[in-house]
Amino acid sequence: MIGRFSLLPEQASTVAGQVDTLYFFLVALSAFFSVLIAFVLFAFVIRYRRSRARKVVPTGGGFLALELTWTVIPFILVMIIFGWGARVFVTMRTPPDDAMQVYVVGKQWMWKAQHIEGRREINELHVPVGRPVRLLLTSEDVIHSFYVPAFRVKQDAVPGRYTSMWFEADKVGEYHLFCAEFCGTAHARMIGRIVVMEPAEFQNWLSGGSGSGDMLAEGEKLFEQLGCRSCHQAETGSRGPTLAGLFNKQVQLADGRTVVADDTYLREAILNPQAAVVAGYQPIMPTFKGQVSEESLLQLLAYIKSLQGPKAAGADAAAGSGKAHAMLPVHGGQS
Ligand code: HEC
Ligand SMILES: [Cu+2]
Repeated sequence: MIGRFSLLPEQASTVAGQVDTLYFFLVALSAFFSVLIAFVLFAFVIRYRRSRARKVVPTGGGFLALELTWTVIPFILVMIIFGWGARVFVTMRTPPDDAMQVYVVGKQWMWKAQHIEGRREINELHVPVGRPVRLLLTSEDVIHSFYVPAFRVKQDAVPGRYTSMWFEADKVGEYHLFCAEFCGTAHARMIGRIVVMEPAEFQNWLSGGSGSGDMLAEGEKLFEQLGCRSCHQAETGSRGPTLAGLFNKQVQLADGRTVVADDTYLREAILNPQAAVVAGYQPIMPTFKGQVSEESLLQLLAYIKSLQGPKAAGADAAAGSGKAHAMLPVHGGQS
């Protein structure tokens, strides 16, 4: 990195090239018009300087062609910028369906990451090359911002809510991770690295480590400890709705609204259950606000999301077994 001069950081993700091309286009366009305007200004100053020889005749307008030209050309240019920018933006905001999920919590002054089937890390994030990775971000205290210059991605981590970002690294290596939102005294030291590895090597890394911290196992433990299981059983007829297969499904609420059970919905359902009561159920679920840390909440979420729906598992089998464990985690590592 040092020793080789370059204007921009290395390009190490699939969108980096697109972002840079757009950026250079904008710079070139601005430079072109700046020079053009400066030149014309200078030329006019000389050409139309006051002199005894020439009498300036005031004109009464009538330059339709000229006015159209300087309206239509900028309009077209601005539309090109808009269309192009929107396309890159949509690409950057839409994670592919097969994206690998990682959970990240910002905290004064560190980044904590959890992988679903394995390790937790601090101020480091290991990812495989050539595979889309989606991060679900939140913060335990103030606003932070997850910034990886080499990937050309940056996203705020906001307390009390979830944001997400995705990237696909296309070059093995180590890259800087910064917090890009001033967040207190040690903000400048809230730095880390992204380690991009070959897939096989990454699998190795993932299954290594202390063994503690499998998000699904931790989440299931919390589900038991916090007493969720006593109301949320697999069979219908228990006091709370079954959570199996809930993720990304439509939910009918008692007040008539229909919402999609995404990450934010699940979070609200646990922290603020009265705000959105499921149709057909009593509002008896206690709030768990203040009882679970952001990291634990993410573990609960990962666990709930892993619960397979009765239809996917075979409706009869799930209904007939009559045990909470008819809700089987769907994660791949099962053998
Ligand atoms: C006292 C019983 C009770 C306990 C304990 C309880 N819940 Fe609930 N939960 C309910 C009921 C009843 C509903 C449906 C009404 C509502 O939305 O408030 C519900 C709704 C939910 C929903 C939304 C479900 C849907 O279909 O949209 C989620 C998610 C949820 N609970 C998760 C949890 C988690 C996680 C825990 C443990 C931390 C927990 N619950 C503990 C009774 C309970
Ligand atoms: Cu920060």
